[in-house]
Amino acid sequence: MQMTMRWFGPKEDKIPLEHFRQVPGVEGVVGALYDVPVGDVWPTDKIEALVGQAHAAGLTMEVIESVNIHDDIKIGAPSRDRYIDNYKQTIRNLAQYGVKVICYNFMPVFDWMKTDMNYVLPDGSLTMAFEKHGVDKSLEEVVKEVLDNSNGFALPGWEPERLAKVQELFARYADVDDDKLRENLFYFLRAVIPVCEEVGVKMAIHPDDPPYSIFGLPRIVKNHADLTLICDTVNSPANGITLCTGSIAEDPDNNVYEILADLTRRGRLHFAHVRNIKIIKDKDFYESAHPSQYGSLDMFRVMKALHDNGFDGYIRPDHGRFIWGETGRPGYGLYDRALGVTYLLGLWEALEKAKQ
Ligand code: CS2
Ligand code: MN
Repeated sequence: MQMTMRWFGPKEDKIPLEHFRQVPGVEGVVGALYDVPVGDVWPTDKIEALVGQAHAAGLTMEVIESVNIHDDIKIGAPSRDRYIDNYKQTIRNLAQYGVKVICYNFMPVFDWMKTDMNYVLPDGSLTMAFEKHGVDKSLEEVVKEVLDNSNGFALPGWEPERLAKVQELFARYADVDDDKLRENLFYFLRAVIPVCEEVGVKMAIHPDDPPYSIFGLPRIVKNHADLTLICDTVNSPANGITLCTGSIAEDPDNNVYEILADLTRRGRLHFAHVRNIKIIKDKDFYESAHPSQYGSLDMFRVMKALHDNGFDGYIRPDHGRFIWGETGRPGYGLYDRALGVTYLLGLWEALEKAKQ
């Protein structure tokens, strides 16, 4: 298992790489290029510079999160083959610099959705929350609120230029239902997985966040059955999963422990995002501190499912709260994520020693 933390690069992240290195047990950072338009090939000189920075700080960069998928691939537009060719070249380029896992998602229009990016907890810390009444508004209003509340940071998957035309984008998805979106995912995977096999890279799809339909959009990565179907349809170890405990548990019908155990056993869990959430009522929730007592997930069971089934992939804490006066990119402060790392590694050490 390799413990990592997500780093948004020298321009977009105010946390210096050295600070990640100082978190006990952190071996690598998970990075991405944020100045390459979605759909373009990632140039080798930029990859080299990015990976080189991590190495210079004594950290690995073997996981990329994310190489985002162009809408034309998700929609199945005629131009998709060009974007798929670009994606294949990006995979080859990343492999050349030691990248082993590519995390991505297949959510239409935008990435994760939260309705409150500065939700105040009783102890005064700030976190992100999703409450259903927050999406009972017009699409433009919801998009505007997310963008206005991002504390001035660019949010991957929420590119303002793209979302300025959100209605047009929605219209392009008008005849894309779950089945069509699924076919488009499989078309993409059938094309890129052979390249991954050849160059030793693993694809790892991230679950939808939230894992159910919002604004009538199709959703195909929402539960155990969806994840199994994805693994089975393109049946290669290079076609795997990023299991995000926070995202998948946003649907209380999902058994996160069973999903983790099964995917690990099958050798398809390449990357784990481990965070806790607290269900407020129905499907409303906020992202809590990592320890079990603060949220709805039993983090010991989460780590045990990984441990007992021989997990050997990459792992990172997911979002953290803002504590100790820290401000910045919602979900990605240093302090609370560092506490998460320490806690998760503590559970892991206990699991290791208990078996001796
Ligand atoms: C992440 C997602 O910050 C987050 O919420 O968990 O944005 C994740 O990076 C993407 O969905 C993966 O493509
Ligand atoms: Mn995640």
